[in-house]
Amino acid sequence: MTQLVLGLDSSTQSISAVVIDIDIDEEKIIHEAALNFSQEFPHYQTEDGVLRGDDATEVHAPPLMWVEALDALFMQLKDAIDLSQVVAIGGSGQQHGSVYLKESVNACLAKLDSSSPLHVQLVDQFSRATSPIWMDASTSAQCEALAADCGGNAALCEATGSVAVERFTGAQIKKFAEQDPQAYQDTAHISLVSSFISSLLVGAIHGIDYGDATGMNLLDIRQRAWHDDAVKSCGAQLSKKLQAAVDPRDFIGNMSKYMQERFGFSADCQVLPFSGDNPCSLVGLGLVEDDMTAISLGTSDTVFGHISSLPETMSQWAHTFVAPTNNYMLLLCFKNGSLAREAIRQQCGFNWDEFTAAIEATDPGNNGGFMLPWFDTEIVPKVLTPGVHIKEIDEQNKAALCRGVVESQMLAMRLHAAEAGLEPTSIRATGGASQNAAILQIMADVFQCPVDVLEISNGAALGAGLRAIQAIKNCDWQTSVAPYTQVQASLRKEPRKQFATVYNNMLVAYTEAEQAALSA
Ligand code: XUL
Repeated sequence: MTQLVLGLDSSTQSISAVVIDIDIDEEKIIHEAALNFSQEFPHYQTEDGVLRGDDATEVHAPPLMWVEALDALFMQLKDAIDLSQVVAIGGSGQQHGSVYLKESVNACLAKLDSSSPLHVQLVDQFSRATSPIWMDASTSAQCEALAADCGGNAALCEATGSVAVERFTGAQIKKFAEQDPQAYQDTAHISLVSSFISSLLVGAIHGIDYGDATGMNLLDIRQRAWHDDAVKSCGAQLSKKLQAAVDPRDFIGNMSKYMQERFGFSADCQVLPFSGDNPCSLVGLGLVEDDMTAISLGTSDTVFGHISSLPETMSQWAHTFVAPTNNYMLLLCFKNGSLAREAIRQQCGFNWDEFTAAIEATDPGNNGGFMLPWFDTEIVPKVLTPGVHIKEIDEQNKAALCRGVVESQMLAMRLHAAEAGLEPTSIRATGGASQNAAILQIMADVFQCPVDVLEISNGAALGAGLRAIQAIKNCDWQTSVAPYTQVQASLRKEPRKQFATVYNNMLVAYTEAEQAALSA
C-alpha cells in the first residue's frame, strides 16, 4: 500500500505542502501546493502576509488567517491526493511569531464540527487578535530588561543560545504582558506559529518543540526546560501558559477526529510537533551531520550548520537552536546580503549578466581590494550606523567593486562562522544568488571547500516532511534524508587551492579593518 508523508510550512507569506512517497522504490516528492496569504485571503488586509501599524517597528499577522489557509490548503490537497495514505505529518513555521489563546480553546478543538471550516469555529479563541512575528523589532526596552534579569547578555546567551533579540518571543511576550495586562491574564496558552498549527492537527494545544523554543530566549538549551529567570522576567505564570517543551523527534498524537472527517486523513496518521523554518530547512538541505554547512544567499545571507555538541563558549553573534536531530544548529544572519550586491550592481549601472562578467574578468583576491559592506545596519557584526568602508579599490573600477562586494561578504561569513564554531568542509548553497556560478566559485575559493546546490527548493516544507520520515521509519538521519537531498553534481564548484593563501591573507586584512571600524 502506498505510504505518504506530508511536510507543511506556514511561512511569512504563504502556506505550502510537500507530499512525499516514502516507499523504498519511490522515494520522491509526488505533489506540491501553496497558498499565498495576501492574495488568497485578502479580507485579512495583510501585505506580503503581514500587518504594519503606525509604528514601523511593529509587525504582526492575524493568526486566524493561518487557520483559514490551513483549512483551504487541506481542501485543495484532498482533491489532489488520497489523504488516507498519509502516515505521518511534519511541519515548519516562521520562527518566533506567537499566538495567544484563551482557556476555552481546548474544549473548542475537542468538539469541532467537521462540516464547518476551522477558522469559523476558532474565531473567539484568541486572547490577542494579532500575532507579533519575526519582523517585529519593537521590543528593545524589553530585551534590555530581560538580559539584565538574567545576569546580562553573555549569561543569557550561554543559557538560552542567543543574546536578547527583539524578534525572539520572550521579549515579545514581555511587551504584551506589560502593555495589556488584562489580555495577558486572559491568555491560558501561548503557542508559536509552529506549535499552534500542529496543535490544530491533533486537536489540543501541546508544548513547543525544543527547536523553536530556542528561538524565544526562554529555554535553557542544555536542560531543555524553561529558564527560571527568563520566564519570570517575561510574564507572570509564563511557564504554565507555555507548557513543557517537547522533543522534536517524538510524535505528539494522531490526526484529530475533525481532520479525519473533514479531509479524509486516517486515524493512524501521526503528527510530529512542528518546528521553526530554520531548523526544518537544516534537514531539508540534508545537514544532519557535523561539518555540513549551508549558506543561503537571500535578502539577508545566512550561514547555518549542524553541530552535535555545544561549543565551550556560545558565540554572541550566532543563534544556537536545538536541531530536529535533538543536537544543535548554529545560525548567523548577515543583513547586508542581496541588498549589498544589488547596491553595487546598481551603482555600476550593470544588469546581473554584466555584474557576473565583471567578477569573471577580475582576479581572485581583487589585488587586495575589499570593503566592509554595511550598506544598511548590520547584525553580524553589530553595526548600528550604516557605512561602506572601501579598502584598496579605485571606486571608478566597476569590476573590482563587483568582485569586492562578493569576496568581502564571503570573508565576513568565514570569519564570523569560524568564531561561532562553524568551519565548513563542504557547503550547500541556497537562495536566489546561489544560481550564480561566479558567486559560488568565490564561495568555494574563500572557504576553500566544495560548494554544491541541491535539486530541490522549498527546503523548510521538505525538511518538515523528512523529519516525519525519520520518525516513522525510525532509521538514522542520513539514511532518511539522503534520497531527497541530492546535490546537482554538474554544478559543484571545487575550491582552487592556488588561492588559499590569497584568501588567508585577505581574511587577516578584513578582520583588522572590521575591528578598526567597530572600535572607531
Ligand atoms: C530567524 C528568523 C527568520 C524567520 C523567517 O531567526 O527570524 O529566518 O524564521 O521565517
